[in-house]
Amino acid sequence: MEKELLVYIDGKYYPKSQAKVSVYDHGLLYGDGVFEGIRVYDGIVFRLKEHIDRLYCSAHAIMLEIPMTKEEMIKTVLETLRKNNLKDAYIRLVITRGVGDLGLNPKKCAKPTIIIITDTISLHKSEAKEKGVTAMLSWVKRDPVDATSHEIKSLNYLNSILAKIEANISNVDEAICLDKNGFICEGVAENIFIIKRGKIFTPPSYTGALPGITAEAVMNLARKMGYEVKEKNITPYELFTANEVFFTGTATEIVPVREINKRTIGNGAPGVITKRLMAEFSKMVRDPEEGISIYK
Ligand code: PXG
Repeated sequence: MEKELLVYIDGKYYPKSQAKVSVYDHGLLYGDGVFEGIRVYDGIVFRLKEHIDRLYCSAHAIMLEIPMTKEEMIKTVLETLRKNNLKDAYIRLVITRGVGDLGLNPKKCAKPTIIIITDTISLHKSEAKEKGVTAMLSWVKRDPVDATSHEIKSLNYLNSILAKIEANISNVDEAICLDKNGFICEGVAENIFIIKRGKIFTPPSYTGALPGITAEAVMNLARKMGYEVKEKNITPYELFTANEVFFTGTATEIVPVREINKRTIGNGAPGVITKRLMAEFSKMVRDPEEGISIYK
């Protein structure tokens, strides 16, 4: 039998089938907690420091004190990968409010639960990168910044899940959420970019989108390649009439969008600039300078 992957929970390692948390954990009962999704390429954990910084910012925003320093967290993530002998992987770091009673008051939770899962992930069909995906604008608006905004990477993903359900029942690959003013915000687990006349645009993060680590990396990469990149409000009309559209995210990487609400984007095939960015991106993520080695 193949050896089971080990999952870290609160200082101990458990085989995947026995990695469990209490039904009284407020992460389960109330979605009270934060998480990160991180990728590993050829033994390099891409932008690990940035992901850890964002995790601690999310925790800070919900007044959840992680009982471990950032340095210890990095060490533990690397150790979990080594234990599982994983060089190309996906890391899911989850910190919940911990075990409490029935009642949402977080004061009753004595100590946060720390979970580190290392496994693989695949969000889109295998041909998504070559052919592009189809998408739709969903009726589900992204929560505004003064609500449970996705700026905090919390365990509350129902907003995204409702949008994803619409995509599923409409037989398209992905949903795109608008912000409360009707501008384009982001996909369900990815940021969005459009290209018009050679210039690259993405919505500003104050629309309530998650400030994506992949999006930031792609913006810097595009600028290095000589493209103009601007954050600006994008209307549905601008999205429909863009020459190219693509999503970015840790799990998604870069995925071209070929159709939105039945409107063909560009000529219906991944665009030239998107393809160039994808090629450079796949080189960048394997650059030791861009992350932390699991052998550190
Ligand atoms: N927006 C939202 C709402 C996200 O959840 C992104 C944008 C992209 O951010 P990064 O930093 O990853 O470039 C995310 C990322 C999952 C899954 O299980 C979700 C994410 C990442 C990995 C896996 O569906 N969210």
